[in-house]
Amino acid sequence: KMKLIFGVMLGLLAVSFVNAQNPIIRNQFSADPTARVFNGKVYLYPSHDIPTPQDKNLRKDWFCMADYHVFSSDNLTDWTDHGVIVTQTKVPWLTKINYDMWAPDCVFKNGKYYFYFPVGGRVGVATADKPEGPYTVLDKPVEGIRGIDPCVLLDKDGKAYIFTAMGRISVAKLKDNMIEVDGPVQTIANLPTKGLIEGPFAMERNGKYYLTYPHVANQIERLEYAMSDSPMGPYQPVGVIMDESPSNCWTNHHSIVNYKNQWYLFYHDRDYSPKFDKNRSVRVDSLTFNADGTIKKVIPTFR
Ligand code: FUB
Repeated sequence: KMKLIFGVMLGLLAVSFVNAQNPIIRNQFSADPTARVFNGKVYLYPSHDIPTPQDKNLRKDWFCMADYHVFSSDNLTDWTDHGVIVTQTKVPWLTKINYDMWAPDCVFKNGKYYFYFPVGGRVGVATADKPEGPYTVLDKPVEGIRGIDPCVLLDKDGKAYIFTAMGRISVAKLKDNMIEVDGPVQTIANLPTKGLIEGPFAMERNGKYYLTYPHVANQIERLEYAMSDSPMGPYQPVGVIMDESPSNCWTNHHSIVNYKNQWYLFYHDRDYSPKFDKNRSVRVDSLTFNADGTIKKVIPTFR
């Protein structure tokens, strides 16, 4: 009998631990999380969903995003909100305020942090000396690129590649200055021709390149990936990282990061907004690789 009581207590403890885990950002809606490790901490650069202001002439059933916050943590449970780093009203080249600050990324190169953000169909850049800012928005977007959801892959040889989406995924090499493309923008071949809209995330592990992306294979997005021996491809689709949201959130958007020798998948769902899936919340779960480098499917931790 004692064993049974102990078992039940352990079970309750496990449930309350899981309860404490997801979603990880609790003071606001957050989506499209790019997690990066800088200076021994995980920095999280998500987009920031807000309820649509009623006094503006905006689509009521759509994404509404006016700025970006950055968060950091050294245990993936306690997150510090460092506040707003970039806001739509302070982008010098932006001609129309449209509440469309979608999925961003941030990388460290040449002693600086480069924050890439999509707005108005272009990719803006802001730079800082520290991962949490303050950031200065550069006076023009990345020339030659139109699209959303930038992801920058910094390769081991120091070269940088920018992936973006616009109904398909494209890649271009970045010049050493990190703000101009070096050569043509290329469409990634061999990926699904339908249902691939947005959200690329690219990374390297053990000499293999992974291009991961949301794909609408059925009704809503699920996370899939392709692999290659080189950053610009050719990539071959391999499989599914995470199935469609159990709560039917139409989008999913993610990043994969190694922190303290464990891989993690950051993604989002609609934990705090069951009736409106454009107000999302960032989540995290462990991710593991098989011996051959393929990825084991991640099952989301439920609340
Ligand atoms: O957050 C707005 C858009 O929804 C992102 O750009 C997409 O990846 C999807 O999550």
